[in-house]
Amino acid sequence: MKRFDQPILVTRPYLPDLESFKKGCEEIWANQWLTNNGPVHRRFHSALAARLGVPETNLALFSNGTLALEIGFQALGLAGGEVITTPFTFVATSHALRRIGALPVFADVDPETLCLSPAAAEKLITPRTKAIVPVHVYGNACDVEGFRRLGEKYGVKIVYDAAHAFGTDLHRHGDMSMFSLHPTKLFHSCEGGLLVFRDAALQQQLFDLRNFAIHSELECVDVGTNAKMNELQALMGLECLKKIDDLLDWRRRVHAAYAEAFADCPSVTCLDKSLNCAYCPVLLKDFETRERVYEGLKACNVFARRYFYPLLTDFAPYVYARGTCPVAEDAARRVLTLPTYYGLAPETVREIARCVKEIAE
Ligand code: T4K
Repeated sequence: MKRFDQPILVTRPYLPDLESFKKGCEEIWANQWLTNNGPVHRRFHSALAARLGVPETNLALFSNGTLALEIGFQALGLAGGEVITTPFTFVATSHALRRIGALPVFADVDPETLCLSPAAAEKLITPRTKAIVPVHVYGNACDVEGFRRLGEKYGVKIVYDAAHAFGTDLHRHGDMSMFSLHPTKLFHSCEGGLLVFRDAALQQQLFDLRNFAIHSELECVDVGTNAKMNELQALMGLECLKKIDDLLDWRRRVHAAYAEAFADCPSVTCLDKSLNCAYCPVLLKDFETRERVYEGLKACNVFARRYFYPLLTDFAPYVYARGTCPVAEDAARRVLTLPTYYGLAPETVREIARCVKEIAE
């Protein structure tokens, strides 16, 4: 017997006011300019700089977060080196490293935040290490001070995968941060990626690399790719940005409703470190309970997700590191991310929590 008439998915994208979006489309139609750094793209770029409080010279937009990471890694010269990173993430983090010819070396995570542990990372630093790539998983802050010290002590780059972290101030740390603007994120541009970086001198190189590394009509300066954001993506981003504070507020309320519902339930641990409430992860007692809750919720018409299971080191390209990160392995086997999105009603959240408790206990 389904508890919900309609399927409740782990997330739903915010969709802006259609009339306002259509107005933006009219401008694009009139311009006949669809991609390649068009006027809407330039406006989105400026609006993001203002929102993030960084100069316009210190950010760059891309067609998606994965290509943003690849190009960022390429521009920082990480090819051919070892890069210490976390296995408790989406595959894109490591894929981007491998695709530019860097070798991911996996270190374990902190049990409180599930973000890469600086102490674990430090043990794996060798003369071949070129960078550390921690992930602010779920919008939880990494130990940014710890990584700053490692960066200075060993002369390695610190590049944050901040795919989940829009709406926080975490882009103020490290050499570079990447926000994903995919529709499963709290703020999106249909597809999109954003790099924020400390050294403004990188910007031209990043712009070149996302446009085949064509620097001018007569110069192609490197092996670039096509990672340009188009005008419709930029328009979607601009429209969603108008609503960003409400989107963040709503997620905070959903997060608080889950926390309250699970407060009296020792068998469900709410992970409550997120700065932007991008996800609502809980830890169950053990693997069997997690699987039971995951399947049991589906029977109720609730489609939670096991982000991030399997662990990256159980996937074919990364099995060389299987078994090296016990804290991350344990979390991957017990974690479940519950539905959260703009518009999810508090009473629905309470009912989902009731289902979880009934199945878990
Ligand atoms: N680094 C990290 C740490 C990341 O988490 C990600 C992406 C990246 C890097 C790379 O950034 P991008 O290149 O994606 O910008 C999703 C997303 O595809 C992926 O962006 C995201 N992380 C990852 C955590 O989740 P799936 O395979 O779970 O997506 P899917 O299609 O199953 O969608 C999840 C739920 O969202 C479904 O229940 C349906 C709902 N949904 C989805 C879409 C796309 C909608 O309601 N509407 C939609 O348009 O990977």
